[in-house]
Amino acid sequence: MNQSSVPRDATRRSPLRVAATLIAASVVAAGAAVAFAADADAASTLGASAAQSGRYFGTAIAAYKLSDSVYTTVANREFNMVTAENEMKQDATEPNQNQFNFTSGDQIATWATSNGKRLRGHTLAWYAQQPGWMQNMSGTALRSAMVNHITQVATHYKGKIYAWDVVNEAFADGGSGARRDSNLQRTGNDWIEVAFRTARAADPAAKLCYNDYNTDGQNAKSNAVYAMVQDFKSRGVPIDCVGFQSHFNSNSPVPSDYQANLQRFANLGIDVQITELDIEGSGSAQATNYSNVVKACLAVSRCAGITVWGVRDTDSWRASATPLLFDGNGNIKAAYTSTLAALNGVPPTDPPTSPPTSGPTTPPPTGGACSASVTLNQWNGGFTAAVRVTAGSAALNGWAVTVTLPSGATVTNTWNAVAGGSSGAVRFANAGYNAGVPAGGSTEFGFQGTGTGPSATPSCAAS
Ligand code: 9MR
Repeated sequence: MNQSSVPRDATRRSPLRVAATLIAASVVAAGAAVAFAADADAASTLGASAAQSGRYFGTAIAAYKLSDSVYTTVANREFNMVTAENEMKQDATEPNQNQFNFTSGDQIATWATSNGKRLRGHTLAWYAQQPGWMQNMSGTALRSAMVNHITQVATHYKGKIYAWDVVNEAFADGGSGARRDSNLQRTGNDWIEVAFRTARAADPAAKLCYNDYNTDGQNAKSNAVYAMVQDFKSRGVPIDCVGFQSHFNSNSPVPSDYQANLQRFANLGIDVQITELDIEGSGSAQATNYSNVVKACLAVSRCAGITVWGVRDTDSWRASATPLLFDGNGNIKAAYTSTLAALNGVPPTDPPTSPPTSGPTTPPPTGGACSASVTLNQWNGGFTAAVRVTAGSAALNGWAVTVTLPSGATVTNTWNAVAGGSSGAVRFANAGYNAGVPAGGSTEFGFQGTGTGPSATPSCAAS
């Protein structure tokens, strides 16, 4: 594990900053618009600054670029979430039917976990980038092949994936609000829910997302996705998040109702994620667009994080449009500076939480100030642990959870809490922004480690 990759100030918070945050939070709670002064304790990387409010800042990574040291230096320094740009797609992972190839997907997964980053999986079922054998299939044979593909791939990456784009781009463009025609769609309208149920069965701890483009503002396409999510929630089809790709250019600018659209989806009881952000342009116009996107996410408490679709302009799928945050030499652009400022300028909000709609449940507190429960993702040599802190019959104004790690285990990265150590009995204290938990309410923090994760129930105390 590369300790230097862990955002050095992701959880550090000066008393001044806590005080400023509390004042700012109460002003926001009162509904006033406020401008925030530059923060002397601002975090200095995208990942660390996003982590201040429990969010992530990620990038798409291409496996073949991991030998480029400029690329890996920038990616490792700035980002704490990774999406495989092409390496976990259907054509890459199942080139021949029932013969799976995880070589380049694993390269990215290993790079991410060994550098303390979380991983978004992209994507299990899509009309495009299908291997030839799948393109030629239809009907029940294709449906079975899809289920097998999802099961095999999600099982292979089980425990390593924060969120899967289970289904990608299943709705048509334009005003019809219809499903996109494809061989998958022609297997029956229920293919999307079958895909989600299959993914949940294979990896119950991963958040399951629907991901699309041109759904960033309210329009016929996003309305259709919204109706699908509403329907899934009402029928218990497992869905935890919607990804908004956010590929913007002059023909497809950042919509004026971007934040409102994110919020209406969040109000359905799911997380929203900005999954493939890139914005064509340069200079201050591009910088302003980027900061507006960041501000929209920060204003929506269930906007879990932002991923840009590549590191440098030259890494972009549309390089000539210079749509990213670093130039071809890895130098920061004005868009980087405005993005970082936006991430640092807004006070932390409660971190988004979206427990899987099936899987481990939180036991009700049995007296005492609080209780804590752990959901563990263990893989060979490492783990992530999500810890839910639940208040008892009185509200908490601060809390501390002590987790006992087996010998040999080491905490390498923590989010939404401050770790007091890295091995043995580790005390995790609340961050500045999640100290308060209402009576009977809960909040979540997490940590990543090497070795074997904790098995005993942690203790929780008010502080
Ligand atoms: O960035 C990806 C590019 O390298 C591939 O050639 C392309 C092939 O379809 O896919 C690109 O990524 C797409 C993503 O998987 C889904 N949303 C649109 C992205 C840009 O085309």
